[in-house]
Amino acid sequence: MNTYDQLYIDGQWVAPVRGGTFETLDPSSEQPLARVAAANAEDIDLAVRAARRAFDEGPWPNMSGAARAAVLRRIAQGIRARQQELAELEVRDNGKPLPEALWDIGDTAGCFDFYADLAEDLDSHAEQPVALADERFSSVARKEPVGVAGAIIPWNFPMLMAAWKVAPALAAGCSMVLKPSELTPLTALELAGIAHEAGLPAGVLNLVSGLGPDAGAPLAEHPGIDKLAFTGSVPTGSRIMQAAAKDIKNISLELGGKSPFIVFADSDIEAAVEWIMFGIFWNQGQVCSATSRVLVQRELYAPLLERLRQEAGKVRIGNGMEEGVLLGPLVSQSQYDKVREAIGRGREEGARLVHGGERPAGFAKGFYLQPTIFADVPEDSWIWNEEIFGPVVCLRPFDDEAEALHAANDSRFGLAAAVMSRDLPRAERVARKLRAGIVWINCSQPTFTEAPWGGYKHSGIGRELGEWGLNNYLETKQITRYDSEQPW
Ligand code: TXE
Repeated sequence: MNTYDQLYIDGQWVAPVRGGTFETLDPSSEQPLARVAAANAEDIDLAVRAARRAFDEGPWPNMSGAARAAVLRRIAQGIRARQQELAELEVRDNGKPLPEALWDIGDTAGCFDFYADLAEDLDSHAEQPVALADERFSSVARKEPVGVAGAIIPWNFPMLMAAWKVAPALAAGCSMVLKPSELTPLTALELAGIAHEAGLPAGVLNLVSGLGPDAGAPLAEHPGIDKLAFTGSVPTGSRIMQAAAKDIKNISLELGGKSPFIVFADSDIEAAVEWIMFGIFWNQGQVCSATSRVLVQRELYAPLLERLRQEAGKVRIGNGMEEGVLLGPLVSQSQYDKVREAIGRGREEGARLVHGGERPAGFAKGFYLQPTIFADVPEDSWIWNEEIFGPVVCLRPFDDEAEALHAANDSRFGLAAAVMSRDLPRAERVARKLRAGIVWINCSQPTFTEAPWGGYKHSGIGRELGEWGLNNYLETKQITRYDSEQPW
């Protein structure tokens, strides 16, 4: 078993103050994969103090954007140089198929390059004149780093979620304390090593692995943090928001979803099946924007369901390291239990099980589940309304546009949504009426580092990625000067 038994604090690898560790498992074998350092409140305090010093006294926030960009680009290079090895580590820690992990690690490097460009842009765009009606004054609006950021991330895209927070924070000139999920901490720990080798000054990035209540909660509550960024479940997000309220911390939250996909009858059935399959089964359906609620216009409902059933039957399940595997194990026993419970609930609630619902044959160990399709799902059922976060898709028929829109928007979530139709004006119209932060037309899930990402309603607060992601880590300061010779 490998050891990752140290935390990265103030530019050094150190044992946790109380020496604690925990195990992370390989979800395909349920065997321990690594022993990992478990931070508690004392370690969090050391990490926040280091980040505070790096921000208040260090060179990082005062360096030019171009100088910070050079470090970010070296981090991107360091990730790319080890892409295969990091992807394999991600597969063993998370369970996802290797091609998806390679994709994640490539995107992780791309995210650092993208924010390197934006850091450089800050050199010329950080200050903008503000036109005032009173000509005796002149004013500029200036963007400055928000300070020390705390980030708490989940286990579904371990290294990529780290990049979505670390890259814009560092580009902005912030320092950061990052806590990865206890289920998948390994690639984030590797990221700290890569940042160190890239010459990131001590204390700018601190990596504290640990459990939610022991390490995450003290980080959320620490008064030395200026900004909190969280991705994860709604209940934990709500707890973090309450902790942030105490010190009026700046906050951004990316929480769950129950994303609808409206398929009109004029759609290409094969394309619709392909996007649904990808939307709900990639990453074992453990995706906040997963295509989990599918609304199909009645004429197309039965044939689409049949094609979906056929395709789901062809999905190769197995260890993510095996070639051709499309569906790996779920991340953990508790996630497996949660999804199985949801499937049981769906059966009790009267949804029609069209495919799957069971543990696949031939797997003695590992958190494997069949791709699962429920049809005719009652609109007031738990499985239609709540996030399952597994390879389970729910379908319902609809008759007209108004009904589809009403059903799609009738959710406490609002992260993503999709619409498919050959009638582009209709697709564009529906897209504008969907209450979600991300809307796809004639596709579902493609995610771009340049475009804003985040949710309406219970799906969160704020936007990541693109320039919006950078703004998450920036304050705006007004500097106004009295230019007149006349007394005020
Ligand atoms: O999430 P948690 P879990 C959803 C999905 C999933 C469910 C539960 O539905 O089934 O959440 O997953 C840290 N203070 N999503 O239990 O608890 C924790 O250590 C501070 C959607 O894994 O939200 C981890 O680092 N931090 C989602 C992070 O919060 C705490 C991705 C996320 O864990 C904490 C993951 C506390 N009190 C799950 N308790 C998405 N939006 O993509 C835990 N944490």
